[in-house]
Amino acid sequence: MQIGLVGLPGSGKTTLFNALVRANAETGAFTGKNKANRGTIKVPDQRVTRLSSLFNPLKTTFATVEYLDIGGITAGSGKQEEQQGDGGLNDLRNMDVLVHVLRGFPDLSNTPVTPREDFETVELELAIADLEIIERRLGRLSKEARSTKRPELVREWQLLEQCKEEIEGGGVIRNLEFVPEDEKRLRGYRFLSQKPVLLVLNIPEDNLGREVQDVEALRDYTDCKDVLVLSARVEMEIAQLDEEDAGAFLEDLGIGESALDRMIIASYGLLNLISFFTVGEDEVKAWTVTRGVTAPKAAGAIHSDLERGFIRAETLECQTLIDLGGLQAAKEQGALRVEGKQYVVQDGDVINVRFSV
Ligand SMILES: Nc1nc2c(ncn2[C@@H]2O[C@H](COP(=O)(O)OP(=O)(O)OP(=O)(O)O)[C@@H](O)[C@H]2O)c(=O)[nH]1
Ligand SMILES: [Mg+2]
Repeated sequence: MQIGLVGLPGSGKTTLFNALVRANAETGAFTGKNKANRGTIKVPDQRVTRLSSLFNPLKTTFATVEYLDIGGITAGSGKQEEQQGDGGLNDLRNMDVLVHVLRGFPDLSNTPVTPREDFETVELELAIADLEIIERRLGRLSKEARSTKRPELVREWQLLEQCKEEIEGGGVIRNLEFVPEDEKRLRGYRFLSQKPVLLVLNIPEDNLGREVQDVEALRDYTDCKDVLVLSARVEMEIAQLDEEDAGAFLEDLGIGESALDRMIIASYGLLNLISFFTVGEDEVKAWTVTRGVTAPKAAGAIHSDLERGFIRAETLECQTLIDLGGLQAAKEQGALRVEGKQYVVQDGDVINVRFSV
């Protein structure tokens, strides 16, 4: 999974990035321009750790998340020529989720805290970046669609017109709903204003553990269900501690989990993702798939041969496997189920795919 951090200059993106990937990138408003920061982390998952102690495999592979921290977005960032280059908006196109960081702390020049307005500014630039792409494509597409009348082109033309209208009316593409075939037609454009957004309100450290009144209003106003409240600066400090000290520190501050954990859980939720596991003496590995996929599709995440030649899946819940102490015991107790092509994979399943190609 790839997650991109967006926000105004000085909202705390790089500070949060440092906390998330335990990095030490330079912070300070406007330092992010022309320089993107990238970092990959393992998705902490107790289930993988426990399965690994059970099987003692040669290799243990956690799911990973890649974070991208670009420059602050300001009026004009969405323009075609501004999108290019390191730290520009174009870097965001491959992201699965955007984490939108909003400044909730008083900055050095005491600029008032205005998360709603800041949200609007950034959303507008993301939409403008999309509009630039739409307009360039529409020029040629409308001619081609008119002259050839090919239904595929005509449909694409209509869809782009619909997106354009939404943006020109002050909206974002995320507001539009498409049937799956149309969704597919637009996928290649990787529109920024269509990506799921997780809001982070970066509050002053003194306010941690207290109720933040603006959150509900912000949630309503932005139409983003997921709002995480944290202090990026404190998170960065926590990330520099070892695990034991970090736990005690979190408790003192009245924060349950670190930002890293909360962000990953929220991102998985936003994208409707679940994990399943493969186990053995060679490797214990976590796989990430969309909720609702069938066993053959999940097998395809491992290797396309496994989907093509799928026969059946032997499966059980990972906690059952851990409780019973191993696959042999699970088999003897009749806990290992055999599932066919229609089986919908559940979060936490341990799966062994039988296939033939
Ligand atoms: N008090 C306080 N200051 C913070 C917090 N988070 C960030 N800052 C400060 O705000 C300034 C900007 O933080 P950065 O993380 O560099 O901001 P940014 O969003 O990456 O900025 P650009 O890269 O320019 O877009 C730095 O001086 C940070 O120390 C916070 O939670 N509390
Ligand atoms: Mg930065």
